Amino acid sequence: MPISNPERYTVTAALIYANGPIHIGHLAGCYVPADIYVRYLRASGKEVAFISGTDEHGVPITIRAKKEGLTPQQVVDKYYEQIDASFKSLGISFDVYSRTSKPIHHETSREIFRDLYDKKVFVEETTEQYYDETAQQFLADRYIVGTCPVCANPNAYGDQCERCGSTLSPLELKDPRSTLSGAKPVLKATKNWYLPLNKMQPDIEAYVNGHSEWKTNVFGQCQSWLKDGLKPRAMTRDLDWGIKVPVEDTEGKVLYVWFEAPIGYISATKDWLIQKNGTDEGWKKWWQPTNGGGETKLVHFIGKDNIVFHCIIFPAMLMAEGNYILADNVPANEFMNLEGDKISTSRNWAVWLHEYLEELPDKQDVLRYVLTANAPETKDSEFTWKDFQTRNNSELVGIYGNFINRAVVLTQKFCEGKVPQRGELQEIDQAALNDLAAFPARIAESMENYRFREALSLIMDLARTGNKYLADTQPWHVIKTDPERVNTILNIALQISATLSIVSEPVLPFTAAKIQEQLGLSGKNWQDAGNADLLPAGQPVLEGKLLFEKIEDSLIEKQVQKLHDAKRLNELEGKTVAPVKPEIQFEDFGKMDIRIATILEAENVPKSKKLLKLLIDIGSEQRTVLSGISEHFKAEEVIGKKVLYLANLAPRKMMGMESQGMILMAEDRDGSLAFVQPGKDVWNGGTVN
Ligand code: B3M
Ligand code: ZN
Repeated sequence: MPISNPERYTVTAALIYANGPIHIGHLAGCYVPADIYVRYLRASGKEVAFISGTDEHGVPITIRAKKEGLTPQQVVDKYYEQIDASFKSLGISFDVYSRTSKPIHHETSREIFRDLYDKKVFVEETTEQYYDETAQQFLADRYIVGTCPVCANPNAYGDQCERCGSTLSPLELKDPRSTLSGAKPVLKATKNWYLPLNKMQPDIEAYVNGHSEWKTNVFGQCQSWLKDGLKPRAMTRDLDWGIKVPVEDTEGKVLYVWFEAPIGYISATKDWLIQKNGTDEGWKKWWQPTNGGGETKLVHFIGKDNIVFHCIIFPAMLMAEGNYILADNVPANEFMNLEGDKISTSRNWAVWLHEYLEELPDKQDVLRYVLTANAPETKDSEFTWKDFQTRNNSELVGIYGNFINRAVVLTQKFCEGKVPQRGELQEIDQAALNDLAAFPARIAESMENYRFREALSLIMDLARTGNKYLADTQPWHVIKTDPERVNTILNIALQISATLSIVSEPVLPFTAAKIQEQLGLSGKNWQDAGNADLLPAGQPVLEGKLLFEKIEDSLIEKQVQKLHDAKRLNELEGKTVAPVKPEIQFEDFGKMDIRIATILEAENVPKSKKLLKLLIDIGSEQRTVLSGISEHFKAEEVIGKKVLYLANLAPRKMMGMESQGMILMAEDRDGSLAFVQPGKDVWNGGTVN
């Protein structure tokens, strides 16, 4: 059962692997919604610990290290700094951004492991695992490649085939080889400790079933795991990068990264207190039921690929330990796609946060806005730069910014830059004040239920209410006949602005701060929102810079171009020179008759995407060749070109026509073709030997 409205919250956001920069998919899936929720809770007077940090162990780190030619430690140091800095610039308001490489985390994880070990929770099991005798180490799934048993992809990984998407185990691969040395791995016995999730299933089921209020995507995924039947999972691994197992004779073994990473939330809480107070005293109130201290509500924000670990495995560990609270909710989002394609780090198809912040400085709130308005809350969603531009120009500039700007500018113009006194109210004023009073509770309800898109759309409705009120009351006309009336109108417009700044602060913290500075509003929280007297008459209102600026097409085009360029560059980097073919003898080569020829005529072959029909002069005669180059060259471009021509290749039928011999072309790294031409005007029929 959910805990209703406690006073204390522990809110966590996934500990991302410190093996690469943050992109908009991470932000939309987890960090922006977590920050909105936390800012809302704080504004509502709740006590909150907002916990996150980097996950610095596991195979993803060692793989990255190998790729970049760095040590794992260098990799995590580099990305920790970058990730931490870019979260700060985006205004993600963690209380602590810790790291799982910190001693406090090693200690806490080892303690919990040892506790479960001593309680005999784990099942010891010896299994056969692949071992690389050249590299002298056991191979994690990702270090083994082989042929996929499903689709015959020769480069499937030990845990998954990226071609057909099948989930695999290393033993299913045909012709396995180690990516460390290329050697054929051998099976070797090794002992590990397993969490017997199968035995714990009834308790886990009771816990999950008690939370039917969880989002459908989260609850559904849990049910499907439970239905398949939980299986024991190894909590130790044969690896050398990670946290040493706190049991004797376990050289070469570390804690499973998914055992210790979620414990990172607990150690980060301790780290926070240590940094703040010099001691971790008091950490338990965030994690354990307190005697008479009221319940703490634990909420994990994650992306959908981490659901099983947060809803099943981590709770199972904490249940076995016995002293901990369990997650009250795990509002995982689905994925955000980018310009019609899945976001992918390996294909370099992403908008990277650190680059965004550099290239579009002072647009943090625009990104927060767009990612929230379009959040993948119930299904995958899509980021496009065009949509980014439209939302900025017509919503942030056109609705929100326009309203605040008009209220402030008209106050400068008609009321000497001070909040005017409100006079007698007309029906339209009362209606606006009633609306104002009603919005905060509605927005709060959406926030409490993790429906941040809905909350944002209500926030924009409040701005629309303000705009409509000004449009209907027309102070710019009324000023000529009834200045008193204008005082009332602008007082109300400013009170709406004040509330708008409070309720939009969770999504638009930078903008809210600017508005509050203009209005001289400080120290107000959610309970004050909707109040018609937040701004006392006579209070100065400062003219400010425009809150949002129009985004031009050129900026958007540049960003889209940049995406495509980055992807292309990445593809090129991945290309390697083809290996030299097996050796041949001189007689083999001597059989080929290669000549110089000139293209006389060229035309497209009807119904063929690839073929050009060429008439060539080979000195002794003219020949017709069908050449697969029409995606690279137009017919008129190739006329007159000298080419290398393989004259004695057996004729072939293509598209109902006969092709005689073959034109030879060079292929560039990006797949484009080039003519290979003699350095001097060699006569047609000249031989190439
Ligand atoms: N490091 C997976 C990820 O970075 C994992 C999350 C841990 S949360 C405790 O997506
Ligand atoms: Zn496959």
